[in-house]
Amino acid sequence: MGSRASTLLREEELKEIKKKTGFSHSQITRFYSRFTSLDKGQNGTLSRDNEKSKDVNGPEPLNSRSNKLRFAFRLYDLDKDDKISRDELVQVLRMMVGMNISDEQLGSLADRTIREADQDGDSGISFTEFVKVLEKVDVEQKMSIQFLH
Ligand SMILES: [Ca+2]
Ligand SMILES: [Ca+2]
Repeated sequence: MGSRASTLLREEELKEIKKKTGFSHSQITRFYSRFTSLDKGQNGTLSRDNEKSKDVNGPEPLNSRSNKLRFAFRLYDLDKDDKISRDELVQVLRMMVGMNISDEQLGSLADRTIREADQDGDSGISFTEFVKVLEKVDVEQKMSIQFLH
């Protein structure tokens, strides 16, 4: 699956995503494989049809910052309800860190992340909240991801 992902994701895009998210190369390609396997239309976007794409001013360049953020958000939002739940966060963190961390540690990390990001108190992370997390606590976020390695 790695080879398929690397042909679809250009090197500079990888670098950009790495910079933005703090993920490693292999984590991103793993996610990207998942992303592309979900992309049934084969057009590089996840179900633009059943998502509210009308609220952005027309199509954006594929490598725009907001598209990257949207891409990263979708990696977490497994059921695509535009909100990252605690369960989803746990699942994604589990995928990222493998077996090197206990369920308890994973759970408390997810709790902490949601507590830090959740601004409207619905116990989930919306895209807006997600963007703010990456913007405001970018360094801290990266550190907490690094810490898990
Ligand atoms: Ca969700
Ligand atoms: Ca929220």
